[in-house]
Amino acid sequence: MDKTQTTQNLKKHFPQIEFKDSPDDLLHWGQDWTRFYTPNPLCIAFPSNTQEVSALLNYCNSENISVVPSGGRTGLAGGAVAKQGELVVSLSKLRKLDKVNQSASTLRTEAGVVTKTIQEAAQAAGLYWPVDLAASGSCQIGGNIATNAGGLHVIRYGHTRRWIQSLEVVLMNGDIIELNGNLDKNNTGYDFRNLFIGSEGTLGIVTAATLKLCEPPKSLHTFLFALNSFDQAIHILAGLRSRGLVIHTYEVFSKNCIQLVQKVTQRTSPFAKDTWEQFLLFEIDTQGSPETLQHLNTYIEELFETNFIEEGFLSQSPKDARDYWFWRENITESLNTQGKVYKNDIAIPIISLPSFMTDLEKICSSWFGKEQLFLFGHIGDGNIHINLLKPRDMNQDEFLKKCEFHNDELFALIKKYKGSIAAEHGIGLLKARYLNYSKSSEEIRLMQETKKLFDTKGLLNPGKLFPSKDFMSLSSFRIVWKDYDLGLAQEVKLYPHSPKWSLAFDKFCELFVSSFPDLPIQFHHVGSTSIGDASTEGIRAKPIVDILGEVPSLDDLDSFQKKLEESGFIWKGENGISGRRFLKLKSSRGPETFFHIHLFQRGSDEIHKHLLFRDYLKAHPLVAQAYQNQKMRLQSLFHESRKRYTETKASMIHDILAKANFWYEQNSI
Ligand code: FAD
Ligand code: 2HG
Ligand code: ZN
Repeated sequence: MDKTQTTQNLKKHFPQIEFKDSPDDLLHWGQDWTRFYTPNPLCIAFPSNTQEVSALLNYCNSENISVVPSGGRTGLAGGAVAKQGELVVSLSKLRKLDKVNQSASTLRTEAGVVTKTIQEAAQAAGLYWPVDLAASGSCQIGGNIATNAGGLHVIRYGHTRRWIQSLEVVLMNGDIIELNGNLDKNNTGYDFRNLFIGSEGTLGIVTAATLKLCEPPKSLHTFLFALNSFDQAIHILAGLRSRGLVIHTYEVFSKNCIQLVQKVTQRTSPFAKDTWEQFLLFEIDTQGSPETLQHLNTYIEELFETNFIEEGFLSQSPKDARDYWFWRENITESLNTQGKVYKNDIAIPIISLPSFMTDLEKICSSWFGKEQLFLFGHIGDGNIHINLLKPRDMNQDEFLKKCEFHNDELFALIKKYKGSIAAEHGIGLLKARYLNYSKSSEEIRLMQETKKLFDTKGLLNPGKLFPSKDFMSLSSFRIVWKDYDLGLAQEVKLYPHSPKWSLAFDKFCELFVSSFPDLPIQFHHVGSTSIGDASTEGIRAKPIVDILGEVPSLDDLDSFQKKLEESGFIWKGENGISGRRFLKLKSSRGPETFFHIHLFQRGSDEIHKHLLFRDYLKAHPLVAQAYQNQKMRLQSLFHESRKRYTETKASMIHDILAKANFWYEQNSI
């Protein structure tokens, strides 16, 4: 059935519900703040109450219509994007807000109430809603619950999750369930409430919630300091914590950020010097205690007297505090005025932050140049927002491809530090294909099983959180890998980015790293075209795993290879291609599994080219097909002349890469 007909049927079936389907409306309601996707919803429905949401979902379930729940669409991960003809269900008409229940300190609200309204209602009752974010004026409480929003006060109050007493949720089949009710204590097995919080609209639609409120902060003191280095912020954090002070917010932003806000807003920076590298904004609640205030002042004086801090401000009034916040709160909006921005929202254990930041700046400053990189975040929570601004002369597709290409390097680093690839914005569409960097394959499997339980047909927010089925089927090479060597799997179907492939790859890396702990090698996650392919480059009917790795220097290549050979791990090493080694793993049982380990000097053009090529192959069936066809030609050359083989292959790759831009346009996912 075509889109118009389906929309007509919906309108006819639900005359009491408002629908919008003008081209402008589709564009407006089909996207969130990510702005990388082309919106293409079926139409937008505006139910006015829970019963209407329930009836809509029940109808969509029986008619196989996919649904995207939609709040304030301020999401930064593409969770509310509708790009495949889904029905957008906007919760914005569910705006009923009860009076604060003083004895329970709770507030019952419908999902479409704007966060700021919740904050104001709590304040009017002398209480406090502790979730606050720069988008509070536009995002909705339902969206905050669905994303388990973090924000500026996580260091003190935690995420949204902590403040949800109960939830009303509508499932895809139309069932309405209330989870937990008004209970503070309810120890009766599984707590489904927590499953829905942070599920990004993939399990059900939140229609109402009871929120727990708390005491407002009593006496907030706001500080804005200039720093020479990021480490100073961590040092002060330790100083505040060791003194038992109550930290309300703890934010750091880099020089680029303040310069950008200055440029966009035309406001003059309050700092005399313009050479500071970082800025620290934090708030302490002395809770009305003169002793605590004295304690705080002593520490701050010490920081200045010892010249640990040379330039900084202490708020004397609420206006001062607002002035300091101006520089932090305007970063995202200012970036937005400058063009497309690719965001990574990551978390690292605080203990590892200083060394992570050093590594991070080393790798990502070179991606598009230092001036395109904007680092800021809730450092007290170990949460860094990595914003990459598109260079003016680069087109959007190329920029997105490059960012995704660099993600592998970034996420490998995050994994090394045992961090998370999504700290507070969620996974959505933007990070769905990377879920396996932060969740084990077992967890992903359980998550998928859980989704099936609540949404049997997979109609609710498809493509979000998990890589979509389309993405899987786009990879033209389905890898069947019989693993003989490492005992990792019997026979598994591996797709690029599939959890199983990632598991096998991770095990492989672990094995290497534990066998050779001193070798500074960084492996890249590679789905090779030559795995298990009987016609592959002269080696017949053997499973082959191609792995690309980087080492800091060419000397390391030699020592790495030598050690592997000495250990008996390697059957044969081949040299001769500059900056690169080609190693084959010896098998311990059964026929050999060939692990081709291509090692490159870190940051070399060569590895960049290979990884780029790999990404094209993964994303674009036409490119993969062309490569496959050409490879037949190559096979015969392999034995005839190694030189001609190498030259032909190089020019072939060059050729395909040149065409790939065109193919990418035609088949962008
Ligand atoms: P949407 O963007 O509409 O939706 C987000 C996700 O939730 C989607 O998957 C959607 O399908 C789902 N959803 C929405 N409503 C419902 C519902 N009722 N039931 C089920 N699923 C639903 N985030 C932070 O965590 N911390 C920050 O500090 C922060 N600051 C921001 C600052 C700015 C300037 C901007 C633009 C965004 C910021 N965000 C921040 C991101 C965003 O505001 C949050 O993720 C917010 O919680 C999204 O709420 P929303 O109503 O806009 O949801
Ligand atoms: C913030 O902390 C938001 O201001 C937005 O989470 C972060 O723009 C970003 O990357
Ligand atoms: Zn944030």
